[in-house]
Amino acid sequence: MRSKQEALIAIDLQNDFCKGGALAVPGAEDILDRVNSIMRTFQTVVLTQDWHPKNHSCFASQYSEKTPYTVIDMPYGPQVLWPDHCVQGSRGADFHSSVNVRDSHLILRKGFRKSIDSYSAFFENDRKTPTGLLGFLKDKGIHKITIVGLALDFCVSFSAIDAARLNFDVNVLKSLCRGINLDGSLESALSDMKKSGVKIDG
Ligand code: VGL
Ligand code: ZN
Repeated sequence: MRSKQEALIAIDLQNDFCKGGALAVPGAEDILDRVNSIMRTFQTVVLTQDWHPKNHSCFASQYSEKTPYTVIDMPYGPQVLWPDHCVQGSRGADFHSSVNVRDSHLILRKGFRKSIDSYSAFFENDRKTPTGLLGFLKDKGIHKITIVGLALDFCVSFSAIDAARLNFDVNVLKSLCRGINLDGSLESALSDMKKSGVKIDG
């Protein structure tokens, strides 16, 4: 068992990011058994759940002339437009059936406000609006965070960089993550994480 001061954050292990889902991340299903195993070694486990209203402003379907994966300017900065995914209450938004949800202690939903996306588990995409996760971890005296999940180049890296900025000791287990890789996003996520002081293992 790891120390009480460590937490595992498993990002967005949901049907829509797995095979057959609306925004499937290649190889996503391959990490789930090992994520279950590592979950059991932590005394604090947080699962995040991407949780969008059906008309969310990050969906390309909301614009008459936009296709998925184009980037638009939002008041809070550039935003990738995605296929409709993780719609609140849909099967796609459910955790994959292989995930041992019962071994988690907090399920943190994010991306539920129509006008702003939230990649990071700590802040929405304006990088300012808190999700509440920081308070939860602080109350438990957590100093060290291990991050796994989907997608390495979006929600995992944004969460890891925010955690480092908040002075946590942050480890991303790369072999327990899978990425989307849009226009080199995987390479830039890895280098941005390193620059921010995130440790990248395995
Ligand atoms: C994610 C794109 C859109 C992720 C979520 O979990 O990385 N990516 N919504
Ligand atoms: Zn999303």
